[in-house]
Amino acid sequence: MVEFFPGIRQIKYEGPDSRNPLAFKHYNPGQKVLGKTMAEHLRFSVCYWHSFKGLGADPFGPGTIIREYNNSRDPMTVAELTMRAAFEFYTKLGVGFWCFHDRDIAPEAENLAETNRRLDEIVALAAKLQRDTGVRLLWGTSNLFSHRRFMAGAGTNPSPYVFAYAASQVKKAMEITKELGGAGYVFWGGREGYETLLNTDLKRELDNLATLLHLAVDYKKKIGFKGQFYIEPKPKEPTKHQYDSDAAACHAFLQKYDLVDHFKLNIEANHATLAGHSFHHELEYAAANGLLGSIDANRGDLLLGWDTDQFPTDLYDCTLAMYTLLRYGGFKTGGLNFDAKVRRQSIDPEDLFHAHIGGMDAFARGLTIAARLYKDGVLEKFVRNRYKAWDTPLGRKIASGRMSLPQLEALTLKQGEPKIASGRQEMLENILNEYIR
Ligand code: XLS
Ligand code: NI
Ligand code: NI
Repeated sequence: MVEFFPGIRQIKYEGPDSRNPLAFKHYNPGQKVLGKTMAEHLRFSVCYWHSFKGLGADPFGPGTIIREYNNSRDPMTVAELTMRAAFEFYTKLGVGFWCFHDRDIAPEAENLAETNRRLDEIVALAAKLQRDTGVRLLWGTSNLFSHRRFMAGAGTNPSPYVFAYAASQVKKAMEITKELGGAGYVFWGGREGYETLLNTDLKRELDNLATLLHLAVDYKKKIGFKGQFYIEPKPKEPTKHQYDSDAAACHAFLQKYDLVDHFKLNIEANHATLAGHSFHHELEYAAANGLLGSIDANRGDLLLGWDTDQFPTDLYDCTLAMYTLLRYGGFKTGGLNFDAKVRRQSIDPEDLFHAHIGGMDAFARGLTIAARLYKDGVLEKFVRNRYKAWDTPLGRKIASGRMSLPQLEALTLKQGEPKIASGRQEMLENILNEYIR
């Protein structure tokens, strides 16, 4: 059988003293952390689009990366070879999961029927490779943003025929995700937003988007797909304003349209920063509202204003992400999907390995640091103590709304100026720094 990554053997854990760039220094899949293995906590996934279909193109030039599996002129041969290369990569890297869009794995044909036939052919191969390797599908999704028909949106399109096309794609993508045993299905609102309000009926677009999601919920029940639905927030790009702009906006949308019980959120690090939040904030908001489902693990560049989709390397970000995750009980159906791409100059197949090894090691360190923080409970103790007056009888009475404004005024007149306490931010930052090593 052809090898697409010759010369690269199974990536192994060699420990922090290893100098081998093609080995894990921190990610030791079987190592137990707080009762679960690292692999169980982290549930790493490789994304198909950036890692196997992205070839380094940017707005100023076409791709720079040449891959052997792309050489054939026949698009279905390319699709097949790419799938084989992908599973060789997952296996050599030692990840448990992968993710895809319908159009990543099989190219569109002349019409929907033929496109779906192509999908079936490739899905049969993917199913076989999953069985052979034990690699599982974290989630599937539908690309409702690349084709020109979706230039004005999919579920939010002014044309009901485009809506119908999008719905057909969602239907098929959900079916194949089910067939491949996917643990989830993502809705990222690619072009669900607007460029100018001068041509946009915002209210109608939101109503229609909700209708599409309701239809998906109905169909999910109908076919017995057990995976978790996720919405992936992003504030801009491709459109100037995206409706699913951040976790709080998604939460409001899901509540308004009575969808909140059917969806969780897939939080992406760089989307959080584009929204003017930290990754930690978005995760904490989602978790606090019972909506934390999965994570697209990447990072942006604070000096650039777009979705650079770099591999995560920031230990603070990884630690705080894992800290939130641990406090809220960890992943159920979700995982850490590397929605990230190698840089345009990283043209060798080997670079794909370096990129993922770095991301996996960074999160493994984040996990062990967060586990120590969590076990020692220093930050939690501080926070608990800071709010402890709310747990007194008076605090409880106020919190439950059983004291009226006049009663609170009477209390204040009696008490006088309240005592205030330091937030101790610098001390807490120093404590965190002591843990990060
Ligand atoms: C784009 C999104 C996309 C989703 C899947 O910015 O991150 O890759 O994860 O459609
Ligand atoms: Ni993403
Ligand atoms: Ni993204």
